[in-house]
Amino acid sequence: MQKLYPSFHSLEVFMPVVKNEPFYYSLLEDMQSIPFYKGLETSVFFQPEIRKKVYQLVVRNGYQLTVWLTPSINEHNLNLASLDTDVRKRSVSFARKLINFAAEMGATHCSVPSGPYLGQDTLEESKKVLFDSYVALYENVKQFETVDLTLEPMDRFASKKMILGPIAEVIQWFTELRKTCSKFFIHWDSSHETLGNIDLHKSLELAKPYLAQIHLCNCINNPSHPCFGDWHMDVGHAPDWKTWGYLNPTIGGSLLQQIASYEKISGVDRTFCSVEVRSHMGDDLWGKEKQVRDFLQECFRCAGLAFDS
Ligand SMILES: [Mn+2]
Repeated sequence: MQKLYPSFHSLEVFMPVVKNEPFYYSLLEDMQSIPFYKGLETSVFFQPEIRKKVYQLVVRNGYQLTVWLTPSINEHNLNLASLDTDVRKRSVSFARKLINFAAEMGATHCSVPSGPYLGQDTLEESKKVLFDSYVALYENVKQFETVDLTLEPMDRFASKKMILGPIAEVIQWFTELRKTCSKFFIHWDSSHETLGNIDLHKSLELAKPYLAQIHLCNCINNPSHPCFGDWHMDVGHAPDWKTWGYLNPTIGGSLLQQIASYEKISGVDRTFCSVEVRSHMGDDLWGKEKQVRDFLQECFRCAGLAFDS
């Protein structure tokens, strides 16, 4: 058995304002007054004085911080799995810089992307160069005692279409990688697994040896539906929690219960879960925060797990 901790995925909930770093940071300051969250997920902050403030906020509150490198890498059109050696070199060097920034912010997990799936012909070669990229990033991470890397397996064929998709294949590949990079963990996402058409409990069981963190994320897995795909859609509200998607607190709770039944794995101090919902320009951002918090608390209740309200 292990204890599970709630994390706040601020990058998704505050998405419309994250480019305005002082404003984004001011929201994180406000978030401290909510006792529920023990972890925080952000993007990389590029302004050095704000990185310092984030570090202080993380230490002051005892948060575990996850920094998502993915948006910054994508914005620069970089790809750690690129078959173009020059692009791949620039991608690794940029990602190293991001890891240094994340370490300054007090990150525990630096979450790194894989790369776009370009077809079966190049798959093996792409996986091979991605392996080399990760090993190079790991060399950088090793200098920071408290920092590690995480990988979120995505779907390969439905929506995000990334190289590292089908969980069984990812875990097999990851097991090889772990022989060189022991501080590298899996961040599991229920939406990508749903879109990968695998039973969620079976998928978690495959990820179990390396599992550090999860996203509960809603989606519609019906290709003929206009909202099909991984859109980080809203979750439901009490009392019925119904949406067009598959996720509800009973399902979320059963996943949390399964993870709580696992023993702690070596190298992971605390296992975190968050609800991944994206805000759009014009949304009520604190309303969205309340939505993810209510939903996650209901999942904890369904699982029979304790939390601070
Ligand atoms: Mn996710």
